[in-house]
Amino acid sequence: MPVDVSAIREDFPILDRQVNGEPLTYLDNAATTQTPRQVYEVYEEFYEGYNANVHRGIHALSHEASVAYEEAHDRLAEFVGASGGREEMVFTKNTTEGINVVAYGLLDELGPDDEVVLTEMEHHASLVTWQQVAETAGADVRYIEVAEDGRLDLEHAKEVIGPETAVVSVAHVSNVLGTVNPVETLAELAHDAGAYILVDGAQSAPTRPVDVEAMDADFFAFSGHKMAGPTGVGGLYGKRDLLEELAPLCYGGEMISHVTFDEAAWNDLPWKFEAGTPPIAEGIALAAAADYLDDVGMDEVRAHENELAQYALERLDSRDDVETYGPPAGVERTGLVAFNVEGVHGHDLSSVLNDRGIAVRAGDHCTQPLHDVLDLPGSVRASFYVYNTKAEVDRLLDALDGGDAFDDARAQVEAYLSSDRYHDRVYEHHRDPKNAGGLADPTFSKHSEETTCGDEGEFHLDVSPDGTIERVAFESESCAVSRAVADLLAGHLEGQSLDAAADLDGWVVDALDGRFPDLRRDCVVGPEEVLREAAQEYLEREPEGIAGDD
Ligand code: 7TS
Repeated sequence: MPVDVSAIREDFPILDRQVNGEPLTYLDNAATTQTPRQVYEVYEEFYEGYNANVHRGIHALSHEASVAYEEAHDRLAEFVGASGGREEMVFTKNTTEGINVVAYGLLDELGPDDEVVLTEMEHHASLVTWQQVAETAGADVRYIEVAEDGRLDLEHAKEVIGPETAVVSVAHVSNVLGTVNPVETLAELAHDAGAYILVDGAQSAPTRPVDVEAMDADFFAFSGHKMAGPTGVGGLYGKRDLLEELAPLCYGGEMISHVTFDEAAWNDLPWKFEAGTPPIAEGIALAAAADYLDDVGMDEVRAHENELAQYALERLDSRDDVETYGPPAGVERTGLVAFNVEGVHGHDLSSVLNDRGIAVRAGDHCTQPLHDVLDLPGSVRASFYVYNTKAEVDRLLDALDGGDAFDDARAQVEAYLSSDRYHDRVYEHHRDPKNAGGLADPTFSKHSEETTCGDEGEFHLDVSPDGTIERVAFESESCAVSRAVADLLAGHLEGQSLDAAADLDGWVVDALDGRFPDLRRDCVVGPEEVLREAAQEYLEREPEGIAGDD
């Protein structure tokens, strides 16, 4: 049975909201999904009816809260196919914390002869955590390559996973490519090599039926806020015997069974991993989210996701000015498509889309190394959930054209920058930049990377021996707003002292009379921060090189 989208939308009042006078089209679900009233009403019931701490008081409220919280663990275990109930389901803050619990829990088992195997499509939550743990343990990190078609290169996986492998940690579903990875096969490879497998289920638990036992995952981490649940809570499944052995990450109350002045013993599963007061209302609400999704039917959610993604892919691929990433049309994927429109930076495009009430994400989506493999500074991502419709995909595609008034997305960005929301100087410097391009032999330069949007840029400065800035230029793949500001700032600093650059503090905001949309503040203030730091670093590094101050 297809998903009854109109009935579902009734459960999400937020979807009736307007943004900039347009109906909200929420296509940022891979970041966070919306929450149905069946889930957030749990908060009211909890705080109105039985708010208390868990496991502590012999009083009615605490008992009721404890029972509901414990049962929520059973419910989530069941949701991901774990037959062991609450003992195999730890509540965490989110997927990131779940990965950290496993990685740091295994730290003592890792050493210089070990390898941790990841994929090139890992989210920073996994990639950075394992890098840190591997570095501490002296272990190596290796990466399974992503093939041209956006799928994992399984032949490469077979080469990389071997006797040295101690842990394989893989995203079940990529948050950029939409690829669904063959975790069953990877689990087999890992286990044949005597390694553990941790599956990052941040994008799979919300979008498809998950059976941790069928896939033979040792650990499986996911987040509530991506599966129609609340923020502040996530789940970590672990095989019971492995959780028994795993060292806890966080220590304190609740996670102990016995304490003396000299030592402590750990509590039963899963409480051993839940130090301090846990996310009680959140955990109970997460169980309500699992109920909600099971009522819709996870097979139906999966089919709906794929259908919308295929439709979006087909429409985007039919345009000459759009490049999409991930598996080709026809290959099952989760409900998301990352893309770029030729000549338009993702930030500028998402501002234009926001004007039309459309929410997408632009940047590197916390997968900087994957974007390096794709040779892209960033991408725009539209991601769908159970309440999205093909009509909303059409709205996104229509918005790329901009209706009768515009030729294409680029024309819309021009109109956006020249609108009265911005000071005229932004459009002037965008249209006619005087300082774009590098300097052949600068006195010094400063490279910057903005991880949230995936931008990269470099300022070049020529400075005379007395510390006067003679010329500033920049090379950048940043958005149009940021480049225009960089150009404005470069012009302003010519003839000034390096000290003036090192003291920059709000000059750009003043020069623009504060006229820019607040949601582009980072793009406006970013270049100034980079130049200030560049000047400060140079002055620290070369105090002797500057003959005089002004
Ligand atoms: N792993 C994957 C595959 C993810 O997509 C995300 C979040 C995480 C881990 C981390 O989840 P958290 O709940 O701990 O933050 N991904 C995204 C995203 O694509 N856009 O915003 C968050």
